Amino acid sequence: MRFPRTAAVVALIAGELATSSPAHTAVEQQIHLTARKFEYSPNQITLKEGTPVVLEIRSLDRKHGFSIPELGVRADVPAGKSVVVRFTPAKAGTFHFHCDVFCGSGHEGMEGTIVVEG
Ligand SMILES: [Cu+2]
Repeated sequence: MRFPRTAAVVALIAGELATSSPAHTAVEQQIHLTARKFEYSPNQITLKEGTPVVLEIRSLDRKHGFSIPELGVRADVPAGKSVVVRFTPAKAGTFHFHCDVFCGSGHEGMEGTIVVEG
């Protein structure tokens, strides 16, 4: 059994350190996901409300989709390639994400959870 891993890396942009304007602190949450039949890894992600997210999703096999309906986020993930999705979670809560490109017999279970902390 695989444990869901939480991979939320908060990265300060080095260039912003020099300007040191508190109102201008550019913090991004950089998240890396892999997609393959029929799972995302990690399948649990924790994000901060209001902080921009740079989400890189890499397909290890065929074409998949990535959709967070409640946050209005979706992307195609081309076969064997990466896609970068940028969004800023505007509300706290627990949201479902899933593959929305049919990829085979386990497609319906290819999903995960995003927790946005306020
Ligand atoms: Cu699928």
